[in-house]
Order: sequence, then structure tokens, then C-alpha cells
Amino acid sequence: MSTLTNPKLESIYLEVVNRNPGEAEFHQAVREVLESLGPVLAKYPEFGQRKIIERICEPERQVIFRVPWQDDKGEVRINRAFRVQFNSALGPYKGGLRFHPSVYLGIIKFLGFEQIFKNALTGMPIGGGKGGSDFDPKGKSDDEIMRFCQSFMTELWRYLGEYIDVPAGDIGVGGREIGYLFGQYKRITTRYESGVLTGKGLGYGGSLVRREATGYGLVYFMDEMLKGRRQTIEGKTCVVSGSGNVAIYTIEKVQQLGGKVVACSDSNGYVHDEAGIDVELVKQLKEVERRRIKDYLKTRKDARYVEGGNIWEIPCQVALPCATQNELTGKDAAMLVKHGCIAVGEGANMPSTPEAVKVFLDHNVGFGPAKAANAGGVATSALEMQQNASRDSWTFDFTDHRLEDIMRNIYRTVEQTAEEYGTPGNYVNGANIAGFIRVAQAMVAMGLI
Ligand code: NDP
Ligand code: 2IT
Repeated sequence: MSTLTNPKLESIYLEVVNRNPGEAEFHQAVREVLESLGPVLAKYPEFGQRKIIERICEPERQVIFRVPWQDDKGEVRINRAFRVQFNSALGPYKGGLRFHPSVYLGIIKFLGFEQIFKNALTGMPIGGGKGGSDFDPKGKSDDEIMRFCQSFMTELWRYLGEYIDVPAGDIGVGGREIGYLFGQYKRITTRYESGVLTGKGLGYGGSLVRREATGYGLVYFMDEMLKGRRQTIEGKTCVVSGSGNVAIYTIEKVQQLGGKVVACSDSNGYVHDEAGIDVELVKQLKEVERRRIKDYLKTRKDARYVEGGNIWEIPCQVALPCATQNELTGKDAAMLVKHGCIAVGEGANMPSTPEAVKVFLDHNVGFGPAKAANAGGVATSALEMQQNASRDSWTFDFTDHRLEDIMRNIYRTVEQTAEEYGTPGNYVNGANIAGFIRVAQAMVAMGLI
């Protein structure tokens, strides 16, 4: 890997690598942000003097805990869980919980680090954090999920609070899990503290649009970006990876705006449906029946399923990776460009490898980085917190309009910041710089914290 052009930033990066051995994803996320910050240090010398970058790279607090639980056979199981409270300069720690067997500290730290800048970009009063466990929800019964969530919260509750730390969902954590977690928090604390978790059910403090928000927000962002390039989503062929929460509502919004999504996937393979993905069928399979995407073919006989296939082989004009980190490589990016892809929007967190990002930027592909493009989920979480704080609940349309405004504003912010710092069209720089400055200025104002 080449060294960072700015020697000060290179030495900060090497220090991060030394202090956090074996955490490749965290190193990757830090490096990408530092690569954007040279001109910021030049413009704001106080950030260097006050060691803002070094402080931001060190989480304020990290909790690692044991989660013992019993499966349906009565067998005792043990998982490891994490909550990394990364930065609270702008508000209480805010960020999702991920339940997936690949989870370890390095994944939670990369996600928490990204969350700081993403949350800053929303303009809402929320700091950055992330948590999760190496628990694998696949194949578990409802009761097992409940027992796991209860045990998880029995440890985590003491670190949470509506003014302290407010978790939500991420991979493997949706409405069902948030319900069990909320129930256990309430039981232990005896407080009906609605604002302690977001993504709640609509009957007990949840917000309309939160379920749809990340996917819808991604498409609003992409629509604004395409407008700036004299294009629209309408009529575009799109490929969306994943078939979870973010993927489903990305597909739905693309279709509402007149685009055509021809493929989606899960970790086993992808489906290619030239007639356009039947999103209601995907919802039924994934949200209701919790089945594999392969079963899509049982209903849609003309579609094609490729076990273990690479979804980026399918030609498209707009690519929307919505599954997981590093799912889109440099080779995939080159293939997408060759097939005429003009825009990429990251619904997942850090789905494109650094090599892939370089290919997109070098070829003037409109590239919406995760921090900006998928901020609609957490922004709507902040709207849920607002509703909880005022004991109010807003209509779908009102909330959706607020989300849309926030996403179009984020696009304008990253576009203008990229331009201002001499790299027009590079929204990676735009997002990193705009998010960083907001956090850094708050930290300077608050003294040595
Ligand atoms: P879900 O659990 O609902 O869905 C995840 C999807 O991605 C599934 O289709 C899953 O397939 C696939 N996937 C997960 N891990 C892997 C893997 N290692 N390899 C291949 N495929 C994988 O999660 P979400 O939709 O909520 O999250 C998707 C992405 O979006 C994540 O990167 C998350 O951090 C990000 N995100 C989520 C937000 C939210 O509000 N939920 C907000 C902003 C970003 P399978 O079922 O086979 O595992
Ligand atoms: O990555 C993310 O922004 C999320 N998983 C959503 C976080 C939140 O607090 O809504």
C-alpha cells in the first residue's frame, strides 16, 4: 500500500495500525478518512495542534462482554459482544448493533468510526458508536433469538440511555430483535425510556419510515447526484446486492422512481430477473418467512439463480451494493465500468474496496460513499428520537419528506465540499471533510475531552 502523501497523516495512520493490531477493517476505514484530510489540516492548524485526528481515532469507551444463553435443546451457548462508544462531541452515541458470526472488535470499530462522520453529515445531534455480537441468528428459533437478546441487554443496559447511547439495527438486527432488546431494557431499568433504542415497532414508540429509511434515503441521494449529472434514476437498469432491510427498500424506491432493478442476492447467491425484481416477493421471503433468495425462483420461474455467483457480472447503469463490507472489489469495479455503469451508491457500510473506489473515481463514475449515501437510516433514527422526546408521532409523508430533504442536503454538502477542497466530483473527499470538520469544531470548542 502506498504511503499517505502527508507525512503527519501517515504517522497518525501508522500509530493507529500499531495500537490496534489485527483490525484490518478499522485500519481501512481510518486510512480512507485520513487520505482526505491533508487540506483540512492546512486550513485549520488548530485541529493539528489540538490533536483532533489522534483523539477521533481512539474510541471514548469500549465495552466487551460475555453473552451466555440457552438454546432450545437446553445447551448452554456463549457469545462475545461489543459496544464501542466512539465519539460524543455532537450528541449521544448513536449507531446500530450487528449480529453476525464475522463480528469481532475490528468490524465494530470500523463501523463506529464511520458512524461518527455519517452522523455529523446528517446535521442531527448524534455522536457515533456501534455494537454487536458474533452470534449467528441464522436457523435460530424465535425463542432463541429472544433469549439471546435478553441476555445481551442484561449486560449492555447499564451503558445505555436516551442521553447516553442509543443503539438501533444493522445486519441481523431488525424490528424483532429491537423489540426483545427494548422489553428487557424496560424490565431491568423499570423505565419506559422510548428514546433508548430506535427502529422500534410502530405500536411502542417506533417511527414511520424508519424501516424504509436507509434504502429510500440511498435512492434520494442517488437521484440528487444523477440530477447534478443531467441524469435521472428513471429508466436506468440497476443491480442491488443483498436482500435484507437496506436492499429491499432500495429496490422499492428505485422502482417508484421508474428505475428497473434486475438482480439482488444473499450470501449464497444471486437472482437475475430481467423482467424486474418482484420486491413484494422478496419481502415475503426475507421479512416474513426468513428464507433464502434461491426460493425466489419457486414463484418467478423465468428468473435465474446463480449459487455463489458474483452479482457485479450483471451489466447495469447503476450499482447499489447493500450487503456488507468489501463486497465489491477493484476487478468488479472495472467490470461494472466496462459494462457502462455510470453511478454507484453504497447502501452498505464500506462495501467497495479501496481499489474499487479508485476505479470509480478515475472513470468519473458518480460515486456515493456510504457515510453520505446510507445516512438516511440513522437520520430517521434521529427523527424517531425527536418524536420520542416530544411524545409525538408523525405521519408517513411528513417523515418521508424530512428524510428526502436531509438526503438531498447531504448530497449538496458533499458536492460543494469536494469542489471547495479542489476535488470536484470526489464525494469521498466531500463526505470525509464535511463530516470531520463538524466533529472537529465541536471538539475544539469543548476543550480537551
Ligand atoms: P440485513 O441483515 O437486513 O441484510 C443483510 C444482507 O446482506 C442479507 O441479504 C445478507 O445475506 C447479506 N450479507 C450480510 N453479510 C454478508 C456477507 N458476509 N457476505 C455476503 N452477503 C452478506 O442487514 P441490513 O440490510 O440492515 O444491512 C446491510 C448493510 O447496510 C450493512 O453493511 C449495514 O451496515 C448497512 N446499513 C444498514 C443500515 C440499517 O439501518 N439497517 C443503515 C446504514 C447502513 P444473508 O442473509 O445470506 O446473510
Ligand atoms: O450503519 C448505520 O447507519 C446503521 N446501522 C443505522 C444506525 C442507527 O442508529 O439508526
